[in-house]
Amino acid sequence: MSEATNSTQLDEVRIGGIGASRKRVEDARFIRGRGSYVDDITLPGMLHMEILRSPVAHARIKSIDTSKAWEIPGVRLVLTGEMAAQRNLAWMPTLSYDTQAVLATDKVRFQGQEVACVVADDPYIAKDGCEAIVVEYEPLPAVVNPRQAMAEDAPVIRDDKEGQTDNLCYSWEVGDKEATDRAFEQADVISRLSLHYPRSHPSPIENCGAVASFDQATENLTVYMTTQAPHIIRAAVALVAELPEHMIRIISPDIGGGFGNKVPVYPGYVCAILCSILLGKPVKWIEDKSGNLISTGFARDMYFDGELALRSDGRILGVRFHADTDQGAFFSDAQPSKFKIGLVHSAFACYDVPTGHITARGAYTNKAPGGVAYRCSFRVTEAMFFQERLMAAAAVDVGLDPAEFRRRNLVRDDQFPYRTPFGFLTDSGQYQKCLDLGLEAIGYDQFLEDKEEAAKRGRRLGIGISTMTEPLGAGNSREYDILGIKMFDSAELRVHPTGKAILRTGAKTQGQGHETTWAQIVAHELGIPAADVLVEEGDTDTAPFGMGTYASRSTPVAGAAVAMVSRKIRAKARKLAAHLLEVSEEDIEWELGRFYVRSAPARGVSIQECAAAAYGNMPDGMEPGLENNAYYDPPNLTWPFACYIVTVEVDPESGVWDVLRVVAVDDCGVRINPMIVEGQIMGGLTEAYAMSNMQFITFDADGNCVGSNYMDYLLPTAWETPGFELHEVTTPCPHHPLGAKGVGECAAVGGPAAFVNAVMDALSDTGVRNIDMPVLPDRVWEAIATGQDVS
Ligand code: PCD
Repeated sequence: MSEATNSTQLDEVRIGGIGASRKRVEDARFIRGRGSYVDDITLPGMLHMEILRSPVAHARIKSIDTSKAWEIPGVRLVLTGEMAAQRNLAWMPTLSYDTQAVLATDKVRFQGQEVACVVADDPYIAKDGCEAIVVEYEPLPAVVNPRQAMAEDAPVIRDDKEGQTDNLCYSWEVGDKEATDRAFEQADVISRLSLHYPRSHPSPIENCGAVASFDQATENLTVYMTTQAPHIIRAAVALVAELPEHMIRIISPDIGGGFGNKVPVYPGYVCAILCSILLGKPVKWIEDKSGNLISTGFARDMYFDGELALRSDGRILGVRFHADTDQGAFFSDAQPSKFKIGLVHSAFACYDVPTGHITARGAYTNKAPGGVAYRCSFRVTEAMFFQERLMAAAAVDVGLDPAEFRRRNLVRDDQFPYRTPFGFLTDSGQYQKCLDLGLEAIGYDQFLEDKEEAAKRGRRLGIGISTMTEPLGAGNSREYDILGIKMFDSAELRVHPTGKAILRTGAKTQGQGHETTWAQIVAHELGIPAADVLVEEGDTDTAPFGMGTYASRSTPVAGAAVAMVSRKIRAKARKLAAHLLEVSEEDIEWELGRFYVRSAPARGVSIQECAAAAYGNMPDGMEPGLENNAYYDPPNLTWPFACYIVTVEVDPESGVWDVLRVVAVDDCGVRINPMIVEGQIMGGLTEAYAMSNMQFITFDADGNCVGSNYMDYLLPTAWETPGFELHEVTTPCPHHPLGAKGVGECAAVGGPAAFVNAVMDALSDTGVRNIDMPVLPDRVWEAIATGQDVS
């Protein structure tokens, strides 16, 4: 490496460029309690809204009597579905081409559904108002899982939909059935597994909320709201409320965690908007924790039955599976239009599988809407969990060590670009290297010996592996759209005369650290110190149009747009440099932060001097200013790879299992901020651990939600969360301008199977193949006692 390159690299870390573990700039306000969340917004004359929710899961509404609520002093408006219907707003379209009740008119279809709302001078009066509303329900039988929903005699939940005679929401299929059937005919061993990925809730610490402000004089609508995708919301509000899009301003201020929960359009937002329009006053709605847990987008809830066709040497010949998914009462989570069941077909993408076939069905049930991409690029979490649980079971069936079984099937480095049996193109990775690094880090062989020794003394140790590649960064616009809007993203960069800058993107950070990392990309591309770049997201009046932040798409798409807009700025700065240095553009060279004359390297100008010239000394005929924007349509998804290995000890007396060690090897390409990436991985592993070990939110036979509070639905604290040992491999993404791949979700996607596989390994002598998550002690105990699977 030349000296010049060396010194440039040193400079880059110093100015906070790519590779610098720069401290998160947003934390300066977050940790001092100076963030500005929706609930911090107060507007003059603002009123407060509360929602009355259905206590039952399925019932016909016989009557709603609001008279007592109107009598309470301080109540300004009591809104029912019937009143909303007069404005054509009792129902709204969803992001997945379904409809959803804003306020129930005919029936309630899940416990917690919005039935009416009250606007009052303060939230307490509004709550009293809700309690004074009398609703008469005629209970109907509740349907609480997809198999029950598909039964012949099941009551039809969506009788509001014309032509809907059953509870089928959609069915979907992909792959080559004939070729797959042939593979199974030729198999030496067929390995089968059925399991349920239970319902879970993203449960951000901050609940959903909005402050809607409709100005009756100007007819402008401003909505401060908790949304991960402000521009999509603006378009949706324009459609739903029939308001002109340019008169709507959506502002998503600081967000206390999104995790996919803040992508859908919820009735509460629409009610707050409608109430503000009706009253001509700002209306604030802040959901409480139970309201969030009971009514907003749930995730997972998918039943899998699948099998692998194997050769006796462990090579996979084919895979097929069926998934039944519980969508709840309304199909309202966002999935790319083309893929009703998200990217479930990314399953097995990291393995060299010649052929496969997937069928899937979505069912309506009397549960809150489900299927939200909770730390999940459109249902890949379910896919990867089933993949890695089936891989673990198959290793046992074919009599191979699970690491060796994976090694024999992982796509090799020389196979890229690799076309998966379900049509994806994976383009880069060093899968074997990651696996080997993980095995070495955990001390695999030694652990196997220790396990055997421990078994002699009645102790149960187990080790679980999970390897996966995940599609992150939708879209490309050819294949990915939501509501017909293509999935690209954008960035706008304005460099001011003094060389300081403001950057805006179409993404929306919820804690991920975009304010820190986007500035690092500008620093890398332009040599402007990251500290000189202000990053702003979330205001549709100022940010360029983008699809928002979820599916770990921001770095792959918006991050790429930041690089591209910086390069446009650099191209113009080069012309300014040529003018300042009085040479032709062709004679100019670039190094970080500086243009210089090729034949006289000492003669140069800084990027800041170019910025000044853009406003004060541009060449004749050049447009003044140093601002630009870029829209980025990625050629492909990015495909990070991860290998997670967990060791556990199970107490046979109680079924309690303790995590001994967790080793994670992540390859997300070039890391913009290594510290933030590590934080993302640790956060994801924590959620994976919680999901596998303790989190339980379920429904009884009547559709009552059990666990819609933090006493029952457990969030792991530092006390129970195990330590994580992180390792890294870097295979740059071949098409991303910086070589980066997404990473935010990886550990939550690949992690759960590693924990469950470890527990199952500790039980390997019992013949038990599966315990459904959460793998609670009583389930483990039961499995050991009976030798049977526990679901
Ligand atoms: N990075 C770097 N490098 C690389 C990658 C990445 O540095 N290579 C970084 C960035 O920049 C940022 C982060 O890291 O900052 C992340 O990224 P990404 O991967 O791109 O992603 P985003 O898009 O940004 O984000 C999203 C994610 C998701 S999806 C989720 S769920 C979660 C995660 O993110 N969420 C959250 N994480 C987190 N964190 C926090 N704090 N918070 C939150 O909320 Mo979904 O679909 O929505 O379900």
